[in-house]
Amino acid sequence: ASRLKGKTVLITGASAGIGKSTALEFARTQPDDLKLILTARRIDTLKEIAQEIGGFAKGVKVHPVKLDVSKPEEIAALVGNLPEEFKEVDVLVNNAGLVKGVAQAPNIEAEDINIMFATNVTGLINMTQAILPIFKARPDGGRGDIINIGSIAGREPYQGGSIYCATKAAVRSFTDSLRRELIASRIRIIEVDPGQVETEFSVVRFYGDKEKAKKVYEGVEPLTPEDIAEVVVFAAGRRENVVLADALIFPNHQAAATVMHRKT
Ligand code: NDP
Ligand code: 8X3
Repeated sequence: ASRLKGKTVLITGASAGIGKSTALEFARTQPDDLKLILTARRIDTLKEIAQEIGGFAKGVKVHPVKLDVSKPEEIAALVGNLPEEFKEVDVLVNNAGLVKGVAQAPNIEAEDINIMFATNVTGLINMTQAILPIFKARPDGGRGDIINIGSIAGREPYQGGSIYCATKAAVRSFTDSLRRELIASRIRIIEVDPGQVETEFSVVRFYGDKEKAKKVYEGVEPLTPEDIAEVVVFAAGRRENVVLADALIFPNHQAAATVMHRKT
């Protein structure tokens, strides 16, 4: 916990699921001295989370920012608009991401293709490019952590997930390149790849249809977003020379993207 003392952590997609849990877990781990920049499109939800954190972690300062990572102009304006005390970002958690539909080629909606790539890939790359100059200005070639939330889907394609899988494979490839490019710095490039986690993810996939989303988790015991948050915060809290470069996290019943044991 002391290694996180005084750090400034920026999380994208912090209004729900893994991002929200990660914000709460950072605050729980370092309640006395931490700054959190919480970003997502739902600013009201971020403000509620800020209040919740204020209730149990008095030493955590929270700065909620309305940010759509699929809009390059919003990312371009982000750093310049940060209050002075939040400008020295130490940890970037690139978490914002989504899946839309289960359609297969040639029936995938252009709009769904675009939003998945603009959010999961271009958004993550633009965020990285916006924050890296802050890291690189520090001694020894630079300091700071970039924690990218990939997915088992980036390692293993499945039917009905071609676009989502392609976006997460792109995240993996970008992340691996970045780690190589930054080899002469103290910047840590970390990828966390969850398997099945119950969040709003499937509700978004099925365009708000909660019944369909529920079926995804029938007979299985998915991970909770807290499970992933713990790994993210653990990675950020390692000794500076320790890079938890790559983590794949499954619930017990899962062994591959589509290999799960279902109780019927
Ligand atoms: P949720 O749908 O619960 O949360 C997604 C978060 O991303 C929300 O806070 C949402 O906020 C935000 N978000 C979506 N689009 C944008 C955007 N354009 N700009 C900014 N924020 C955005 O899903 P998860 O927590 O499950 O997903 C988080 C990450 O984990 C994603 O990258 C996902 O691909 C990955 N993942 C999830 C798995 C799962 O099984 N759940 C497994 C493997 C990986 P808002 O709507 O307010 O903008
Ligand atoms: C989410 C995991 O494989 O269910 O990233 O789409 S998967």
